[in-house]
Amino acid sequence: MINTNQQKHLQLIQDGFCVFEKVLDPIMLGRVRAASDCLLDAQPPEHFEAQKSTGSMISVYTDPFFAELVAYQPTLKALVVLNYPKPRWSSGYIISKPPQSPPLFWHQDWWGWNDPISYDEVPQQLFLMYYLVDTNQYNGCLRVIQGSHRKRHLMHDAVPEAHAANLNHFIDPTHQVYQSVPEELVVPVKAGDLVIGDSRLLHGSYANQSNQRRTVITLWYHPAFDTSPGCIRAHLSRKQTHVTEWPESAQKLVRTLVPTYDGDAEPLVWNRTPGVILR
Ligand SMILES: O=C(O)CCC(=O)C(=O)O
Repeated sequence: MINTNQQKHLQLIQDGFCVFEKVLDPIMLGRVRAASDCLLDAQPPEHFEAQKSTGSMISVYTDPFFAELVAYQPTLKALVVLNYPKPRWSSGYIISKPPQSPPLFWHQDWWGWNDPISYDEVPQQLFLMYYLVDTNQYNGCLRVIQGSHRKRHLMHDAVPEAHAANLNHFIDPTHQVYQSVPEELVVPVKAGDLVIGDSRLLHGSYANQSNQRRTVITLWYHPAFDTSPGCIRAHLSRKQTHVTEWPESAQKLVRTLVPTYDGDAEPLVWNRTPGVILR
């Protein structure tokens, strides 16, 4: 008989994602909403125009408040439940779909396909997504293709490179990367729930047909950093963390989560296109 925690771990490994309910308490949810809304309200219209399909793309490094979210204890406990007691964190974004905005194209986010470990069971990078409103198909909830983190799907060939600028501009709304596929799984959640997924998983979101903004905060963690190849650790510690941009007080909160590497390996070359050996 497997318990709920084991089930979640199994779901992450087999399906590529799992959901932890009510992770953000109401006070923290309110604070995250306030910080995000403040950044979103300060963006010029061109920002949303350039990110039409995604909605917005604002780095969490913009506001040191987000250090509190990165180091939020209930989240780190959820990672322990998944058997990842020593995660590291590299980056994150405020991704907000304005009212009446189009779907987010299908994509996967892993950038380390040049290293053979990318084809193993153990995820090298996880997305942790906090939706700040209740989501459903009407207001642009997440959709995923279960198992696509390890199994090839026709959408891998339709998306040349994840988050490519031309797809983001939503120039051709009839392109297949914005369309539903029969096997997609709808992932509606409540505000404050946490979706944890493998960065290799094909995912996207529905259009926001509502009159309210739909915001998600995506944070990127590295669950098996200590056993990751040196080239991945070198990449994360030299190219992806910008933690020194934060004031000392914020840096202190995330100190144990920052990727560090003092070996000789060269940083892995960025490659977002999965190889043919994806089964
Ligand atoms: O907007 C969403 O629902 C998903 C965001 C996303 O795909 C990502 O952060 O990679």
